[in-house]
Amino acid sequence: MTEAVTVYLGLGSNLGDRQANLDKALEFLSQRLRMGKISSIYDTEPMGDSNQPRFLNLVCQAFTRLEPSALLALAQGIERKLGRVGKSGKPRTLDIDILLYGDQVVDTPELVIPHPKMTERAFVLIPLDEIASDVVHPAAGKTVKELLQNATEKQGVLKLE
Ligand code: PH2
Ligand code: MG
Ligand code: MG
Repeated sequence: MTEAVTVYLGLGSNLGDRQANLDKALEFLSQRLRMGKISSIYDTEPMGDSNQPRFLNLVCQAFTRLEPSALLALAQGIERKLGRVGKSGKPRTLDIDILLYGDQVVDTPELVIPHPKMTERAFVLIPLDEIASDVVHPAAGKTVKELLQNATEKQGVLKLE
């Protein structure tokens, strides 16, 4: 049997009880993946369409033998269980993004890994730096710490106590 791969997932919610949505998502994920480190939760300024409620975001590490496409299906199933209706760019109860899948690069019509926008998103890089600062982004060839140092817009990401 092949070895489990270390993956990093980004979770976000900006509709309903945001904290409860993230908690439930982690619980569903833990039923199918071996969970590792989980970052703090951050209250974040919406990026992209700024005319929507603020998000709660976190990043978690997990270990899995699921292929990327099966991991995506799992993530989408959990989004649906949490009653996701909103499409990307609109408020939603839960968004789960696959940020990193080991050191693999995936580029298919359904799925791109590393997540194409992660290098410019402080709401991803700040929590990721908390739990995976020395992990190398396989396409950029830089560590998370370096990506965060290079990121320009780091405001609007507030750690919850
Ligand atoms: N997700 C988006 C677009 N903008 N902004 C924040 N702060 N957090 C998110 O999770 C987020 C976003 C698309 O998935
Ligand atoms: Mg997203
Ligand atoms: Mg998504």
